[in-house]
Amino acid sequence: MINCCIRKIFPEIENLSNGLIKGDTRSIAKALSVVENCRDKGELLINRIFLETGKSSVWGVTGPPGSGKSSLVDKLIEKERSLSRKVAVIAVDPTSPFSGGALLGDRLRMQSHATDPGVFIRSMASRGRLGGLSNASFDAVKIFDAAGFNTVIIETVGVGQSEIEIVELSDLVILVLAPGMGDDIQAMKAGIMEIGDIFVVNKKDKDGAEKMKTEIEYALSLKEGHHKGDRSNVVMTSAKSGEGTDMLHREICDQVKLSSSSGGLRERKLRNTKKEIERIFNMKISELFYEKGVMSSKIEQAAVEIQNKSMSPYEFVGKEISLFKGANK
Ligand SMILES: Nc1nc2c(ncn2[C@@H]2O[C@H](COP(=O)(O)OP(=O)(O)OP(=O)(O)O)[C@@H](O)[C@H]2O)c(=O)[nH]1
Ligand SMILES: [Mg+2]
Repeated sequence: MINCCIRKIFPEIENLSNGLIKGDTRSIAKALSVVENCRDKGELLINRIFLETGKSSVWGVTGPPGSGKSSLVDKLIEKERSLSRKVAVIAVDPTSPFSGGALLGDRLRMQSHATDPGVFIRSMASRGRLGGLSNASFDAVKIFDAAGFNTVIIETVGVGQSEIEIVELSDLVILVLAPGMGDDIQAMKAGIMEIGDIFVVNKKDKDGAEKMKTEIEYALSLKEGHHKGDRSNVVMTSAKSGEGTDMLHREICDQVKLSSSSGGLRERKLRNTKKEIERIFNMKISELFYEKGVMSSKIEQAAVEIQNKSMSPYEFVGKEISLFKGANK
């Protein structure tokens, strides 16, 4: 139904969709720009290609800055390509869209695949300074999926919001840590142990790697639901020399297989879809309220009144919601 309407109204979207579904590189690049820069068109595009999605294996790679995520992704691309699987990488830049620093680093690290038509690497800006994933990153996964990429890898720096959101976007999360980066485990233990499906101690060539592995295993053993004798999912690698990266790739594939057959993957996808609906709802609802910039000036005015104790913040928000409901009856 929806697709039929889009065809009539937006031949441009129709052409773009057809192109990307065929795997045409230029159409994919253009579609990514559309979801980044033009929300309305982006939504139509996603509606149009939606039936073609759901086939890719989506891996999240996260961890502190400089732990070796891009270097490892480079090795994972290599492994996937040796199995003739097409790979797309979304490197989410945590800094401002204008700084370009991290983008350059990530591109350089994965440069060896720049001319391979079976590999598509795209940097995307994060949402705001805390590094939450932008809407466009969620859409980009669908675009690569519809374009026939077997594997989509999303690299985010494990700071702030993106760390939690990466779980909502991927089938499995690989958490990359490295020794010599301060009290990482202690500082991040609580949050981080929840999000990782596979833990990597990268830079195993450096001092402290073994100790770090033991610490992670200990932290994992304290986790609820952990049974003595459970298989360890901590892998040691050196992305620089390539040591351990085969084992990491095997562990990823094993986990994907296991969660597919146990029904765990289906459950996770369902959970993630619910989160996605909530995210879109929240976005649309706040857009409705903030439309045309009227609300910003109202808030500015109300802040003064609230400071003067003329009303409470609840009273202000309650009044605005009543006004909104009245206007939409
Ligand atoms: N000694 C050693 N250095 C490594 C290893 N893996 C990566 N590095 C180096 O660590 C630095 C950071 O590597 P990246 O792959 O860019 O790390 P990243 O986690 O993607 O960094 P950001 O995206 O900036 O957060 C680079 O100088 C790499 O050469 C390793 O196994 N051993
Ligand atoms: Mg990187």
